[in-house]
Amino acid sequence: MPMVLLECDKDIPERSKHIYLKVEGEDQRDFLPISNAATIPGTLSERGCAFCGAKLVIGGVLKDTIQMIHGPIGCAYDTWHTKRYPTDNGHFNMKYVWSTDMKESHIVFGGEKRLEKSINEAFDEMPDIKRMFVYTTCPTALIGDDIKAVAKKVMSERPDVDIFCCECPGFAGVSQSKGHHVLNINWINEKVGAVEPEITSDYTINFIGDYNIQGDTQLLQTYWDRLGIQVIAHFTGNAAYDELRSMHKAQLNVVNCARSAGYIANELKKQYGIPRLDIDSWGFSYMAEGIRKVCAFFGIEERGEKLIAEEYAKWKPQLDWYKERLQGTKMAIWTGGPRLWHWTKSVEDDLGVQVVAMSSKFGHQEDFEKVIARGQAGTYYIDDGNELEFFEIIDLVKPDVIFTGPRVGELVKKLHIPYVNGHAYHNGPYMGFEGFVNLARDMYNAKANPLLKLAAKDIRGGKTQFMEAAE
Ligand code: CFM
Repeated sequence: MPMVLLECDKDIPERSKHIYLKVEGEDQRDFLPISNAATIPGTLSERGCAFCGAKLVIGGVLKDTIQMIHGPIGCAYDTWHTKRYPTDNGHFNMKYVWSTDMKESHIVFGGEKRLEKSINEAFDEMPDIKRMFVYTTCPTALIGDDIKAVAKKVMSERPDVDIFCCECPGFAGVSQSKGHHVLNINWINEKVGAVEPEITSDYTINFIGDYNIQGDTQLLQTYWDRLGIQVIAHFTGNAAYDELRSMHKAQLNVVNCARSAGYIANELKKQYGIPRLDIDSWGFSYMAEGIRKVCAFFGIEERGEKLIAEEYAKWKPQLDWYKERLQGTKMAIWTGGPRLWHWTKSVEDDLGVQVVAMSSKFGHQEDFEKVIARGQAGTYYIDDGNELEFFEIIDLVKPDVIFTGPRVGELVKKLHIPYVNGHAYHNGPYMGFEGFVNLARDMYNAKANPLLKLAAKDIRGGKTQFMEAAE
């Protein structure tokens, strides 16, 4: 029976339905872990909230848009500055965040006036910025503030501005995944179709589900430029608000993160008939396959082959240098969901690395289908894992390196296991050919760095080799 009850879960045996150990010869369809379900009482989830999924992951990436968070100040602070998605607008999005800073009296008497004042103040302070996202949060949704009515009033008084309202309070779903969904659907229904883009190529795409983490979007943009493909909109890496209002004019939707943005690709197909093509942008083999698929769609295969050959000539020797040294490394991935299936096979094929444990905060059934199909036997697959489970799994699989976020990363560092930031990266970009060399370098540096081992040394009553050398 490949569903696993860990020792630390003996008082919450329901957790066994969320932890799967892949076994050779089993029919995996019988054993998918339960996912996208409410966290079980008694387990301390690492999930984010639905508002966070909308603001931190998708909306907050835009380069020319004020992010107005209608709620207490903490909702703004906790969804700001933990991710690195630079822009060519002076990193505007990473510098600022706005909050209506709700206090008890606004909860009691209503916060609409305060929101209107805050919106006007923000536009007055930032005269070059004419676009805004307004988000509800748990308290403002509960008291029923009508943020759309306020936005409408401001837009009628300021005809040069445009405001998008995202009504997705933290409690709207079981995790941040719900926020992705709400933002996708509201955006297509309210904003797409409002702007006509200038078409400069016979080949046009939207590149969907890439948030320019440490320059991913900008690196891939160099490929699209060389292929002669015009990207109408990036959803939402380094993107401008109006770019995203013209998504209806692309011939093809190329999807990287299907979890956070598959919804808008599906709606663009339904409402505008634009086909959807899913690719993986991490890893040499996958990136090459993705470029081949896009080029085949447009009948420009030779351009794709030329680009792939050039990139391989430039970067493959560097990748192989790391591959030689990383061969056989055991890796764990504890992130949101999609990176599990994007990475497990690419690190195996391109670097000889074996992924021994994976935990997804908010993946859905389709994410587990993908990752289990691509992953190896003997690997643990966990939905909504908690810290105690992580510790126990570490004992079971003994990973050499863990790709996760800074919070869990701090914990594993205390166990003297190297960690690489699997969300915002250590030294990215990680997408594309050059990016995967960066990932390999960060993995190698983490593994080879002696500091973690030295930090574990008890030097009471003794001397380290460095102290001796210094004498
Ligand atoms: Fe998509 Fe993302 Fe991810 Fe994600 Fe995230 Fe992320 Fe992630 Mo952190 S959009 S689902 S909600 S690939 S922030 S850039 S790394 S958990 S696996």
